[in-house]
Formats: sequence, structure tokens, C-alpha cells
Amino acid sequence: MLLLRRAPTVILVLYSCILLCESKTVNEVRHHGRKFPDGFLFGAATASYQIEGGWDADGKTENIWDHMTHNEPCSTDDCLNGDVADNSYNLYKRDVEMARELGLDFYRFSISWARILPTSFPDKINEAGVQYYNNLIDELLKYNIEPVVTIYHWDLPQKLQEMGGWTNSFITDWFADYSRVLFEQFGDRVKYSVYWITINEPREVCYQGYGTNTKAPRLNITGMAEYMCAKNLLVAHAKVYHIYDQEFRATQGGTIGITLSAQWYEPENENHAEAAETLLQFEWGEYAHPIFSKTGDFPPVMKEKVAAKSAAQGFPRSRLPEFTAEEIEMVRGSSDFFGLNHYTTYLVYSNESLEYDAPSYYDDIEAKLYHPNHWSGGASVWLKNIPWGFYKLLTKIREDYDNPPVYITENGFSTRGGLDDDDRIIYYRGYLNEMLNAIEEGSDIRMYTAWSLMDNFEWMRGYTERFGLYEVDYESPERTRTPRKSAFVYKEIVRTRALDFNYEPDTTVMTIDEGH
Ligand code: GBH
Repeated sequence: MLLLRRAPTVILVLYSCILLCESKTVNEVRHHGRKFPDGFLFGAATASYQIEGGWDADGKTENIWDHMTHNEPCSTDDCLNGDVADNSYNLYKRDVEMARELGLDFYRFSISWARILPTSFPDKINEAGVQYYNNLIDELLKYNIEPVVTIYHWDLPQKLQEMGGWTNSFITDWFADYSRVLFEQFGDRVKYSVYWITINEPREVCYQGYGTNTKAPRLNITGMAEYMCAKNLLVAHAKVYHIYDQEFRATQGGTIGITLSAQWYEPENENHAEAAETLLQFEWGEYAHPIFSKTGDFPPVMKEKVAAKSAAQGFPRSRLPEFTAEEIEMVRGSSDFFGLNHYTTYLVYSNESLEYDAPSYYDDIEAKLYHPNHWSGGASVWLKNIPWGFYKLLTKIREDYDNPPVYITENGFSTRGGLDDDDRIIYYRGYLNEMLNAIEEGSDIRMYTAWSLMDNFEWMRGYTERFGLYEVDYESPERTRTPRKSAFVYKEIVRTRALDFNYEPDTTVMTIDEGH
């Protein structure tokens, strides 16, 4: 009776609470944005060949990008190269200043192998090269910005290429020797844990550089060279992981892992679900499965398909090299985090007809990928703005690999230049929002990195496509860097640790906030 009489009041209280609480969260989201988790880190990234210049300064020797752009200048769209690029070799203090303006927690950059080891080997260490990165690291630490250091971002010393590069299994030692020098030289910064990334985007190194001609060294031997590269690269990475783990971690306390490029592959319709899954396993499962799955080794579907095709084509063994049992164990689990570079999504359909020259990578896959005409995107033909693909990818990583810690080490958008980059802002907000959705559902995502801090040498596209939060003026000898509108928006996200779709920045002056 009592209960019954009270029921309306209870209901009323509950009801008004629901109203109040609801409107409060809605308002909070509207005015302050969606919060990122406590401890979440924000940064921005660059890579040595894309920004440094100083291609032959102070003892640095030639790498595969110097070699290609000097010998075939118009291999890039604008026939330009990275000889000077953003001149960060001299202007690194300005780069750190920009990181301070943005209020970044960390700055991700890469080290040039040929700048540190001019002979490619540790018989000679180039002091000037070591000094350059020491200066950069010290400048970052002075302002509490953590270094996230990529050991290899595509600029292999030319001499090693002439000895086969990533197709020569000796590279596992060459890469290990080089990495050990870096741990010895740079790993000791007290109090700060350095984050190490062994290799940036194996898929681009191997497929684009060895399987096709779309990146140096442009080997263009598909169905063969990219698989040899993949095996050696994974073993090289794992060797370095274990060296750090056994010889340096106890005293230096950093974390170390690999960064994979992974796009989302959506089946055109449910009839193509298997094709999409197969394609995904070739595109990035090739590297993720050996490291992050419970069983290790290349993905089963990949082993089966390449072996079957190889046999039918008359090869005495599979064109996909095998790992030994020992190598499988060494590679499995060899990353403290899943470093993820993500930009875009493709649709996939199965395609068994022989449209490709065989053997080839896509003939092995028997699927094709494309972007529908109505998808809009950036200045790069391959870059469509499809935020939901990011969510699906993050969910897949969580489900397939037992929710590893994920570091988003690149995500970003290209334009043809200009300071009013609303399309880039829309892209960043959309992708960050989907990342938050994945976090809400349990994905263990710990950091986010914008590509890029500033415009830079965009590989085969030269300087025609711009990814920077800061615009770089290549006409000026100072390579003047100017913040775009997106820089102000990113700064506000980092400052408030929240995503507010309605924030309109005042873009008149960029300042450094207190504490940076
Ligand atoms: C990153 O790669 C790089 O790490 C970075 O150096 C680069 O500046 C940045 O992105 C922007 O491009 O040519 O058929 O393989 C991104 C990787 C490059 C993967 C373009 C997809 C297009 C399809 N992506 N690639 S294809």
C-alpha cells in the first residue's frame, strides 16, 4: 500500500532525473565535447627522409631515396626530391616549437640509418649524425615532450640495397646491429621512457618497394620479392625486439613495437565477405598474424593460397617462404603494442578470373579492391574519408588479437595546400569520434598521432600532396612553417582532452600555453 502510494513520486523523481541527467550529458557533449580517457596521449609524426634534408651533410651517405631521386629525377610527380625538404636538419628547434604550440605529449620522428652509420655497419658511427638526434631529443625533453622514435621509415642505405636489401636474409643482422647502436646512443634518457618503433609499415616497404614500382627501390617483382621481404623483415623486427627486451629494457624502461599500415576492407556485399577477409589477411594480416595471433606464422589462408597457386604454376615450392619453428616462436608476441597507421577504407569483391599476370600478389589473393565514385576524400587518390572503417578495423584488431594495447601512430588527410583546411578538420573529427566509439566498447587504445606535424616530401607525390597541420613554404629559404586551421583545432583537442565538433578556432595568433 505504502509502496503503491509512493510509486508516482518515485516515478516522478526517476523521470525528472532521467531528463536532467540526459540533458546534462547532451549539454556537456555539446559544449565541452566527448572526453578522451585519462592518460591518453596525443602527438604528431614525421619521418627522416621526408623532412630532414641535409642529404649529404656531415658524413651522411646515400640511401635508396637519394639514389632513386638523383638517378631518375622524374620518378616523383614534380621531379623533386628530399635533398633539402623541410630542412629540419637545421630547423629542428622550430619543429619542437610547433610541438609546444600544439601542446603535444609526444613527437614521433624517425632516424636515418645512413646518417648514423655511413658505411651501413657499426664499424663507424657518425658523431655529427648522433649529435643531430641528441639535439632533437634533448630539445623535446626540455619541454616534457616524449620522443617516439621510429628506427626505420623506408630510407635503407643504398649499399645494403645493392646487396639485396630486405630480400637478403643477412639484413636481420644488419638491422639488429644498427638498432643496437640506437639503443646505446639514445635509449638512456633518464626518467623518460622512450617509445621505440622498429619498422614503419612493412606492407609499404615490401609490396610497394619490392612487389611493385610505387616506392624505392622499385623492384617490381610481384608474387615473389614482396614475400621474401616480408619474412626477412619480420625476423629482423623480432631480433631487435628481443635485443631490447634482453639487453636494454631493464635499465632503460622503454616500450618497443612495430607499426603496421592497415586499411579497412569492406565486402561489397555479403557474398564477398570471404574475399574481403582473404584480402585483409594478405594486406596486413601478413604482418599482424605472425606477431599478434596466438599461433603465430603467416595467416593460414595466405599459406594455403600461395602454396596452391605456386604448385599449379609449376614452382617446386611455395613462393611464400616458410618460417622455421624457432622463427615462428621468436616473432610471436614480439611487440609491446600494436602500432597502427590507418587512413582509409576500400570495398572488395572476389575476382577469380585471370586478369593479372601470374604469378602476382593480387592473382594469389583472387580479390579486387576499389573506391566507389561517390566516396569523397583528400588530394591523394587513395585517401577517402570513411570514418566508420576506422571503427570496424579497431574492433577487428580487438577481437582477433585479444585486445592488444593499440598506439595509433599515424592518421591524417591530404590537401593541395592552403591554410583553411576544413576538410582536414572534418576528417580528423570523424576519425577521432570513431576511435572513441571503439574505446567505449573496450578497445585498449592509448595514443593518437596526427600525420603530419607539417607538410613534407610525400614520396612519389613529391610536394604535390600536403598532409601538414602546419603549411611549409618551399619557396622560402627558411621553409617557413605556418599553422593551418586544423592545427588550432587539434591544439584545442589536446588542451581540453575532448572532441568538440562545434569549436571554431580563432586563427589569428598561435601561442605556446603555459607549461609547454
Ligand atoms: C604513410 O603511409 C607513411 O607512413 C607516410 O610516410 C606517408 O607520408 C603518409 O602515409 C601519407 O601517405 O599505393 O596501392 O598501395 C600510408 C600508407 C600509402 C597505404 C598509400 C595505401 C595507397 C594504395 N598508404 N597506399 S597503394
